[in-house]
Amino acid sequence: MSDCIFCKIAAGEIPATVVYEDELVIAFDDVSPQMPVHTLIVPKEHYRDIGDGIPDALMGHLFNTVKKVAELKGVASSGYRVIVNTGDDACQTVHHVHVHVLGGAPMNSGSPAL
Ligand code: DGP
Repeated sequence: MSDCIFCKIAAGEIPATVVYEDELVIAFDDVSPQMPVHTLIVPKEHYRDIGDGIPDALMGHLFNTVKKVAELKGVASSGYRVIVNTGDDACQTVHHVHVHVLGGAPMNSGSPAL
């Protein structure tokens, strides 16, 4: 989508700190990190949210990328939180589905639930 910020990042049209990339997904650090580690994983193809008919294979790939990102960011063994905001009540602000991977410090009930 021409006006989608994450499509533009996936296309390399605007800069981001890329953590991982393959033919289907790209992972990059959140511009406004809520934890020491805060990385977003997005499919390169545009889907509005997790309920937008994402094919099973892509959905599986998207979530299997979480482990890769956790390893690359050094939080795989210490633990991390995975969040997918969906729609207005969940305060989804970028309408291109994305998986938040948060970690790098102990969390409690007051930690970001984004
Ligand atoms: P959500 O509320 O789940 O839609 O989160 C969207 C996240 O996207 C938010 O944590 C900030 C991040 N974000 C928004 N614009 C940009 C951008 O241009 N670059 C990067 N790296 N992150 C962005």
